[in-house]
Amino acid sequence: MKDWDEIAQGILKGQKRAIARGLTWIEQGRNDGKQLAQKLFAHAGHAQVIGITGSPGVGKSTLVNALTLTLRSQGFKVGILAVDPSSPFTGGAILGDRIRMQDSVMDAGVYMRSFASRGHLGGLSRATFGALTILDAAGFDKILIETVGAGQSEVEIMQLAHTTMVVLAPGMGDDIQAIKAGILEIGQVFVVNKADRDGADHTVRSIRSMLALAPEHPAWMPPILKTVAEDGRGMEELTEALEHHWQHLTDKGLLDRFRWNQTEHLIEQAVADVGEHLIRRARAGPEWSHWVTEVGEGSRDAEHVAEELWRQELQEE
Ligand SMILES: Nc1nc2c(ncn2[C@@H]2O[C@H](COP(=O)(O)OP(=O)(O)OP(=O)(O)O)[C@@H](O)[C@H]2O)c(=O)[nH]1
Ligand SMILES: [Mg+2]
Repeated sequence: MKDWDEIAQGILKGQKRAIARGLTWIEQGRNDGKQLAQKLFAHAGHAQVIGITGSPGVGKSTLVNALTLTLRSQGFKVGILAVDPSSPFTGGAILGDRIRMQDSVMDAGVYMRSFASRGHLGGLSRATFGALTILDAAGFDKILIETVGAGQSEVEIMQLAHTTMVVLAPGMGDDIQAIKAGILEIGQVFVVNKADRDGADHTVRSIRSMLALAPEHPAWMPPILKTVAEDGRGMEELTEALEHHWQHLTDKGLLDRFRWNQTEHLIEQAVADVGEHLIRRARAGPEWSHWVTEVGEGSRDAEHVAEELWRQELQEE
């Protein structure tokens, strides 16, 4: 039996050790990790993936913790990924998150993991996609991904979520313009956390007016909720809003479309892997320098090289 096959069986049974192994493989960009994710994809598609994004310090981790406790009390199994593209995965910030999330970690129906990728461009969203597949196949009903909502890779990660929550805090009201428009556009649920502080209603109003400027919100009008993550206020309403959006996706057939798109994406990745493999082998081969010379001189088409590589690959099988 292949290594990843054994791990896959463990993951399907929800064994935490197997889940941890699989996630590490994926994080390291290993081939077994890719194969694992591809194998498990057919077993995934049950979980609601909830993205949580927002500026540093608005209370995302505290919110994830409080939300997890409420979801657990409703009987859901919860998987959590804290994605941090900037710091290595033993970074202090993540350690802090881990400690704050301890309430949740103690519970058997919860799996929490901080996640980073040393991978190349686009590597993080691919790794995150793989990690989500693993947690989904492992039987978690709700998967929460926390990321700091700044750059392009975070927006990409949020696109892997069924429901994206944008978290803000009072005092940012006047800065809302500064929030990337892209972030506002990807939000399906808006949360004004730290509602125990002055200015929460002002922030709610600012978000509302920003949303009103958006071209159009055809079928789904994002709700704006106030929470106090520190003491759990607003969590029932928040879980209701998340459930409501999940229902909306189901009713409108959008969930099926989401799954279809992800499946296409999986195939695209596999095709890209084949291309990468071919080019890696070609570069190491004896004909490479001739081909480069010939293509440069115009005596051979680049396309012909591609065909030749593919032909050689087939012959070897
Ligand atoms: N007053 C108040 N403070 C809160 C609330 N929620 C979180 N905090 C505090 O805000 C600070 C930041 O909380 P985190 O949960 O770490 O915020 P974060 O968004 O995860 O931060 P990064 O991961 O660093 O981006 C902590 O000191 C929390 O205790 C709240 O509802 N009210
Ligand atoms: Mg955090």
